[in-house]
Amino acid sequence: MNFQSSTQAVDSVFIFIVAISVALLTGIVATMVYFVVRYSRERNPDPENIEGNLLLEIVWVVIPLIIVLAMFFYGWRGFRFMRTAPANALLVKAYASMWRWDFEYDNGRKTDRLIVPSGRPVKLVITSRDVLHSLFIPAFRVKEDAVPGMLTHLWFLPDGTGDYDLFCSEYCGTGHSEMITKVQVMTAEDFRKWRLEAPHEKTGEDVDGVPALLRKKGCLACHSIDGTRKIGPTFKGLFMSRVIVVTGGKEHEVTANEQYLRRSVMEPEADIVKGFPPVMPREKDNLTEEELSSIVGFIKGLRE
Ligand SMILES: [Cu+2]
Repeated sequence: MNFQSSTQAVDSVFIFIVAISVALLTGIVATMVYFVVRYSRERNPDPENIEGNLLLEIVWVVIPLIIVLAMFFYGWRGFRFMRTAPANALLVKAYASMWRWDFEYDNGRKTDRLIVPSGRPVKLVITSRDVLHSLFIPAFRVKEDAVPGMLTHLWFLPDGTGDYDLFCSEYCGTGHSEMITKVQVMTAEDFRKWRLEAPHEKTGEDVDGVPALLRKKGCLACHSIDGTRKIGPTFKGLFMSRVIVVTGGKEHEVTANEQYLRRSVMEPEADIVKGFPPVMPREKDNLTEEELSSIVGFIKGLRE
């Protein structure tokens, strides 16, 4: 049997193993129940010593051996299929970092969700910018570790259009559960248009008045804009509020003015807001002056 997709490769082996397990479970339980009745003390008051049976022993060695070898062979074929991406696969680079995913296309376009055409194999070349992560797309049955300083890969065949979950499946710190995005499968025609649309777009589209920059830089994984407490303090009502921070082990109160906001983004380790873990990455080398101003401007606008 030849596989068409990773979904099929994984599911067929899974069903094969489950079917064998169910058959064995049923057979063993039925035999057990039969033995309990057939060899009960009432029917056999005197225990007797049963000598070995060569034929029986050969049977119970050979049959399981064939079964496990079949499982191995089937699984190995699926594995080989899934490790070898077709030559016509669309190549996309995937970067993991605490705590977001970035994707980069051959034309330089970058996105925070994986956008792919339906019906064409997609090969992801994966790496991490900091710690170990793992890229998991349950709908396509593919998962691969993201390792700093190393390139790993996987491929899958998206069929049908729609959105599918893509998330990190290797615990990577406080924001691990926020490290989730989507695979958006478009028709081949829509994908072609999307690719041509804005090859060097920097920030994507704003959604509900939230600048795309905040999504792209991963701010929203840890900071809410509606007052909800996440890994970091919320942006809502933050500007000009009184904040208790810990600086060099000492607590003190500051006003969250523009200077404070700018410093907190660029050098977050300088003042840690009381009650929050010191986990924010320094954005000093990741943000331009223009980007910083736009983020601080947005936070200012959320003043209560
Ligand atoms: Cu992760």
